[in-house]
Amino acid sequence: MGLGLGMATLGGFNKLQAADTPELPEASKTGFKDGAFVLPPLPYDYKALEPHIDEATMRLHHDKHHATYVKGANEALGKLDEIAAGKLDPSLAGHWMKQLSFHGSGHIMHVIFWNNMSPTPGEMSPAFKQAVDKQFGSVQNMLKLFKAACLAPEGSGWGVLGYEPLSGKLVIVSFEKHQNVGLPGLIPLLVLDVWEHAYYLKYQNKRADYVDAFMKIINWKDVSERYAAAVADHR
Ligand code: MN3
Repeated sequence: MGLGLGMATLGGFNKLQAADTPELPEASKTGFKDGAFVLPPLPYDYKALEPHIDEATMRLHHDKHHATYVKGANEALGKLDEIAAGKLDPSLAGHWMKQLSFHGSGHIMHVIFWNNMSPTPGEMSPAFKQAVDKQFGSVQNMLKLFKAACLAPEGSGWGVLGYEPLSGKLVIVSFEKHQNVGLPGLIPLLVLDVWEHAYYLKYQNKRADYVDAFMKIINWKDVSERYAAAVADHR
């Protein structure tokens, strides 16, 4: 399910680009190139988010963990192409589909995550702020629920604020691992990686402190642009 929603999101951004309506989040254009998933560079220096997120964590997280998902997603896509072409035993399909779901979702979530943060956060657009106020009562309420979503996964997962296209509502859910989403079709706008690899070097077991630190470096401009693109794409 995770991959399905991610692919739809990327496809939607491409369509918007062609229509020349809202400006695309830059990173969404850089996670896939020439027929393959690629590791996009961080949109800032490895140490730009200090002291909230340390350089060593960013280097490991981006260069090693995210790179592994890119490699795994491409490998799985390749194997499924081979199965479709009759070159590989179809009984292996289930295994490679699971691999694609896990690694592909991991890649898509990290592309959004890097761009959801900035050393210079910027402000919410009036349209996004209005949607938040309407749905949650206030930005503060929304962040409180988002924090709860980040603390909820007992193991590896994500806190996610997303746009639900059927209802046109903003919703907050937790993802388990990368790919087990709360709502099919949900378009992630703001995501926080709460796998231990995302915070353990600096915060050890204090996930709540890491979530509080993240709140100080949210790139609201990026989140607002994702919201505008999601709404425009599902009008
Ligand atoms: Mn991660």
